[in-house]
Amino acid sequence: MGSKTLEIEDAPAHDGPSTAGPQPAGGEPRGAHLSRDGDGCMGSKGAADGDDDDEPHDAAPALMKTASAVSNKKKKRNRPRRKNKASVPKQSSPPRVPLHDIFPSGNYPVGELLSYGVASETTIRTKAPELRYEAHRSLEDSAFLNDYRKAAEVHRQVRQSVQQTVKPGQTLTDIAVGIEDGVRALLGNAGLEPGHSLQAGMGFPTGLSLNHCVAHYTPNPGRKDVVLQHEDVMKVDFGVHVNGWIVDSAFTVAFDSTYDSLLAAVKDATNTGIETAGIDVRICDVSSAIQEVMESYEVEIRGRMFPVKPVRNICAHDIKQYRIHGEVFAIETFGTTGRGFLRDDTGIYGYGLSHDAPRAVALPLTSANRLYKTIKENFGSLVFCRRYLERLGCERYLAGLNCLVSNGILEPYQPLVDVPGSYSAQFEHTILLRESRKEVISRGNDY
Ligand SMILES: [Co+2]
Repeated sequence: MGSKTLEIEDAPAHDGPSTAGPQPAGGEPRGAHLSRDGDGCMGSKGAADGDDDDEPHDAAPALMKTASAVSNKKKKRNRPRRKNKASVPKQSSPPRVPLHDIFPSGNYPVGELLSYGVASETTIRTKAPELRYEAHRSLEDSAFLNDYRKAAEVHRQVRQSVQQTVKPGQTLTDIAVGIEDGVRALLGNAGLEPGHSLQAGMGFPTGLSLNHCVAHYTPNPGRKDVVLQHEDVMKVDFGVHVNGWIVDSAFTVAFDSTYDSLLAAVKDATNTGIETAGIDVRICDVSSAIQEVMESYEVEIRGRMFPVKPVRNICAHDIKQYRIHGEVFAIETFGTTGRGFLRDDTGIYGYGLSHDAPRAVALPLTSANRLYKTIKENFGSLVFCRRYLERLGCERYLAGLNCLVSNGILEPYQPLVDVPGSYSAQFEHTILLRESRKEVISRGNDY
């Protein structure tokens, strides 16, 4: 998802210099991320050497029996084997088993830990110790990390199910609803009562963008549904949040091997971005590394060669939360066989509270006032879509929705497209710039 950040009402404005990256400048397409041409830094505060005491402690020392120890035991009695492992359920297909049943210890897997490059460590060591502490205290909080890793594990399990089951002939609505039902089931939170989906749920509308549509397409109720075709290239972008911290991660699906090198280019570029990212690393340096990798690929589509171009103005964005200001980034790259410049398409992706949205509204249209209350209670400043309203039981809400948009209270988001006939791919991970290492929290063995 784009740069829309989560700020729930009553949250203090993001006032500190905790991220010094350039803010999205005017004139960029909606949903654009930190400018790839910017020269800001990914994190303004230094990091310190820290102990890595956050790893799960559930792994009790395994009772390792050597062969000789076993052979010394009585062999005569054939005791029935204890089925210890049977008590921990495996994930179902489609995924519906809550994660707390699969991880009874309550400790969730750690993401991929990467060291910072030498250059950034040199910078880091010049910072005052108290600054280092202030900057990273929150990201080293074990309860916070565990919650965030839970969201990441939900993302992995749901997306791997999509990768195994998605096929041509399915409708985008079925795919989107399947993802969303899976996320909510694994979180153990249907999100149907006021406030519940603010605790944990979808981070934004599930993006299922096909071909020249690069980002921000989601199926809307009442619209002609789109059927996935064998030759489609589909970007699957969804977010899972726990307490407002969003794991934002995306991948691309293609059934036709024609697009293999397009997907490989973008995956390689995203991994390069992840490797390059660090505290005090300039955004423009990350961007140029991404661009260099992406442009080293080309793709042959029906006998014609196309260079893979990076999509401008989208590569990294920070994820903010209402309670803790940390240094959490989504690193995403988009590659395209088109121009590499996006424009807003017709149609609608979702809606989010505008920056200065009031606590309550008193508009002439009573349905708008009622809808506003529903939005505040269920989404806060999370971006939502029409399907999310309908599952809450909202009816005849379009007039109210349009009224909130025309009064500047809600901001609409539109699909972002490159030129028709082009193909685009996306890979995205959420990374935490922690004290001593960066954690690629959404990393899986798929991507
Ligand atoms: Co995303």
